[in-house]
Amino acid sequence: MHTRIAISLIAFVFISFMPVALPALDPGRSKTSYTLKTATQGDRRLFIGVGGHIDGVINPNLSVKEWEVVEITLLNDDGLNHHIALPDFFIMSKEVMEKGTKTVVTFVPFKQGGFIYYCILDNHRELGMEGRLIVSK
Ligand SMILES: [Cu+2]
Repeated sequence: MHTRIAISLIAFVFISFMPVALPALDPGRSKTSYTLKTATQGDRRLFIGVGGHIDGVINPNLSVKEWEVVEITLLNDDGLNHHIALPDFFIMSKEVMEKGTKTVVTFVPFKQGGFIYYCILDNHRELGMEGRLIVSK
């Protein structure tokens, strides 16, 4: 009995998330990529944009399209422990612990609006490590 409920639940979750997961697996689909590096400036902990129109921008707004694949690379450039989280899209990256290491998150924004990305390790969000993902039509 419990097994049947568990299987139904797994099937339900799988089917529910398929529209979100499938586009990410399609290599022909257009993709928006951003790179952020981590920075320590005095007491502040920051994300800094790398390349393109966000190059050098502190905690840049990341503009993306709804339903298009988004890839964010986080590069550790200050040697402190960091990650990137986008709770509105159920994204929590691996931690990058050493300078020069990086991690990548890939997801499909399934709703429009402005959403926060941040690092919550060691109080970093309070120290400034927070930016916005802007999802438009
Ligand atoms: Cu951090």
